[in-house]
Amino acid sequence: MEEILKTFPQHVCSWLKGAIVYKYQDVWLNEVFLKGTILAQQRFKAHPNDVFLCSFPKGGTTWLKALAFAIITRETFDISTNPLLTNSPHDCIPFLEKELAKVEENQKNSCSLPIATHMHYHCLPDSVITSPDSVVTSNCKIVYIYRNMKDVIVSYYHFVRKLNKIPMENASFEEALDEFCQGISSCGSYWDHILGYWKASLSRPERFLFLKYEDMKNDPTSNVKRLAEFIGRPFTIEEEKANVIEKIIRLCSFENLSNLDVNKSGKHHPEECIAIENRLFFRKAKDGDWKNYFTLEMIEKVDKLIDEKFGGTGLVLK
Ligand code: PAP
Repeated sequence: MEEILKTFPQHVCSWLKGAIVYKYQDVWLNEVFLKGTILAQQRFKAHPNDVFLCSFPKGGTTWLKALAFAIITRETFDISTNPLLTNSPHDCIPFLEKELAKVEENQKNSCSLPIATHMHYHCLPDSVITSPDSVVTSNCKIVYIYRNMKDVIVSYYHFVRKLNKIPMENASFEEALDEFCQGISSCGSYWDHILGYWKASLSRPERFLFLKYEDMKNDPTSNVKRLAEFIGRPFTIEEEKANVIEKIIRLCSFENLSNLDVNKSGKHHPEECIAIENRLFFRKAKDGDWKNYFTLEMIEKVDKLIDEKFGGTGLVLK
């Protein structure tokens, strides 16, 4: 793998003290994502009814994982004993490109949990995206969560900065934004990521559910219901009357999860990666925090990019 890495184009991220990203299948990826992507492409075989939770980093992954886990396990655990109270959402639902062995073990045990991934659509293992006219049709379902692009940029800046232990005064937000707008990040270009899934959904819309972070905040109940129905675990009328949806929303809320001991001081240990402190996945969760960072010039630049990339799609990223 080390030898293969050297063959890909490289970019040095100056604002990140020289961290390197590699271009693979037209996507800039950090070493962890690159190695994980190649391994998943070589080894992973999707089961026809697998459900995938897909997102660009900082698009709402942690929240989506928590909600999907709580929905699926609601008959196994009472809210007061749910593993989400003592485990990070990232330890409840593994990433395909970071925890392949765990994903495969879940599959072997016929576990009904979804599989999470930050991989771009065109990089997914063949068995996930096999076209409908092929002999083996993939019926895998895909839930895709996305968020206002400016808030993703700010969230990404802080996450990566803290991961690399760089204080704010030494990490230029302007440089981070410039790189992001060139499609350079630990997981490539945000617009290509969204558009890859969106374009794929046009020919098989029944396989995709798109959720928007801001919409989920504004109307969690109907979005949690949509999610539960899509993943084949709709709420019964009795459950609705017993306020199960509201209890799940409360369990998975930023306020609840971010105040749990496990998410304040625990660590997430993906295979072959350095451990990540769970608290890094919980920062402010405020819509519009970007206003505290963007200059007028930056707003203009990102808005122009959004108009260029998403015009005509109906996707709202501003
Ligand atoms: P990941 O892709 O690396 O797992 P992801 O969970 O997508 O990260 O993004 C983290 C963002 O979601 C953080 O946003 P912020 O930087 O603007 O604060 C984090 O605070 C927010 N977040 C984490 N958990 C929740 C939650 N339960 N509800 C709403 N937002 C959340």
